[in-house]
Amino acid sequence: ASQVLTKATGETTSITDLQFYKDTIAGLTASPKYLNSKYFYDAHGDKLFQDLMNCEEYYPTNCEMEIFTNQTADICEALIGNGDAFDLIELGAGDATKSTKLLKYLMDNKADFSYLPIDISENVISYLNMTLPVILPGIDITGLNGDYFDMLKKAADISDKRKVVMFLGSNIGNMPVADAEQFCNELRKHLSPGDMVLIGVDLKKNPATVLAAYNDKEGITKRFNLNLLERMNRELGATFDVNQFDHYAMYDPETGACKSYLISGAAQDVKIGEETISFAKDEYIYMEISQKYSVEQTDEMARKSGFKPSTHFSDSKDWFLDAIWQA
Ligand code: AVI
Repeated sequence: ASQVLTKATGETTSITDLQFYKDTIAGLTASPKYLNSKYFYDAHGDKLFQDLMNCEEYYPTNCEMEIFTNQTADICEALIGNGDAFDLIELGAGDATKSTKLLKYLMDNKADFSYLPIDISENVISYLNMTLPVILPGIDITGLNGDYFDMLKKAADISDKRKVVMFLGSNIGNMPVADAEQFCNELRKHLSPGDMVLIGVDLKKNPATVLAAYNDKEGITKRFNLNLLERMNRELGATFDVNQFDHYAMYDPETGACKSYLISGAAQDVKIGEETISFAKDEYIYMEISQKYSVEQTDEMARKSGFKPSTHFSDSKDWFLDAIWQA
């Protein structure tokens, strides 16, 4: 349902995503200010994230791709298990480039599975529903657009087959550690014994390597962050001048937290609907966390949330881990 919002100019606009508006106002009226990185991914954000994945410094995609390319058979055989039919669910599927490697192997080897990608981006789901049957003729695909756990419930309603849940690309890293643990707990509650998870985690490594990935020379990460301000202008009628904000990334090797901020270049007021948000010069908006873990911390997180960590697959540099957890 859409709602009418009065813009700064006095005109009215209809906002389709009321939650986006509410979360934005909550974050920008808090002290310190923050925004939720899940809102990065509108159509422009999806495109910028694609560019990021192709940029030289952003290593996680290439590392996970190397794992899926060189260890396809081992990973897929672990997922297939005893050969009974299963639902292969992917949380935050994106363009599914990496999972396509696995899907192709599963199809070529006549595995009995249905693919259920889940994504909060409507664009992503319609893209996958359209393109995957062309790339992989005969694939049984049901794209689900919405919140991960709502859609997991829906997947359980659709079939009672064994569930294999993929959560790749270090998406778990976009939650602070405590939230990630809670998320894994919740995930375990939605699964049954015999089900499994394939989770991609970015590992702790040379701090300079991590920082460069979130502070690329071309400035794609900066544009990716600024796009959220532009999205507010587009969808909420906000009045951000994005030239007045700069990107700042930092990595703390002790905690493994890589964080991104936008810094206000001047004292300025920004209108969003009927609210006026004041920024001091140099004030920051906390935008995103990309948490890095050790292999031991990953196993520990599995155990804490009721999973049994089993197989580890990593790349040749040991920068990234894809782990299988048994429910
Ligand atoms: C989607 N997610 C795992 C990315 C990451 O590495 O945290 C998002 C991203 N943010 C900046 N660069 C990439």
